[in-house]
Amino acid sequence: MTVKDNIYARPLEQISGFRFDEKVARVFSDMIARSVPGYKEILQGISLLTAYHVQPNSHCYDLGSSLGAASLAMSQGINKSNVHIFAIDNSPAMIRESKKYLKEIIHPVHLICADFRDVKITRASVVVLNFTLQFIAPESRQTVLQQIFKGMLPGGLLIISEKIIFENSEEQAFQEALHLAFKKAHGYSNLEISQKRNALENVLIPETFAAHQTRLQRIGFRKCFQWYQNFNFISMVAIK
Ligand code: GEK
Repeated sequence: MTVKDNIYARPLEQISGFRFDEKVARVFSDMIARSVPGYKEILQGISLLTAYHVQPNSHCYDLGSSLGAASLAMSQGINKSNVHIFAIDNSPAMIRESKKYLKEIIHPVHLICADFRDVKITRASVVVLNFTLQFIAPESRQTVLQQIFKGMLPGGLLIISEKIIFENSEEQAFQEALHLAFKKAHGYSNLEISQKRNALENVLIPETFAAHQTRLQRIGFRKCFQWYQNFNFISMVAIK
């Protein structure tokens, strides 16, 4: 059952930095569906990409798993034997809430409440960072991705979905306006949009696709493509 997100619906005296706490976990599936254009299609893509790249006797990782939607998507795509999914999130509220969502999952999911940077990645054939890397400080993104790369099998697939920015200022303004229109069309008021934007300031830090691609290539990924875009939200893949 989806609970409506109205966290920013009333004027707040003080807007503190966005946190994935109890309040957010309760409304998260509604919040992300109404805030991230293409979220549902990206999850479908994750199932298909998993079916194509998962290897037998391997691990699949959902890093920053929230309610486990990407784990569920991966599980629907797994067509090889002896594959384990690890869903990792450092928000206890998200992990608690995700137990309800993952009840009907086909493959075993190991739910871990931890900072994913502290968890060793091993024998990974598919790794998903679905809108998580954007919450990691930009200066440590290279190290984080290097650690993931190390734990991946040859031929392993990394899927990264992110909000991005554009080098061209006209394109930036154009895509941002469309994202704003998307949120309004999904029932968010101007007040909700502006209060949430303030809360995310300095918490969600987007980069350009070129910055992501250059870093992934520098780390050693053989190929890196963008496979999905909906306004200023994209999903890319990198192959080891
Ligand atoms: C989905 N992937 O529905 N370690 C573990 N978890 C983290 C860390 C960290 N260092 N930093 C942030 N998180 C999901 C959606 S939401 C994206 C991902 C959004 C977690 C954080 O607690 C939150 O649950 C998630 O990453 C980001 O497919 O809200 O835009």
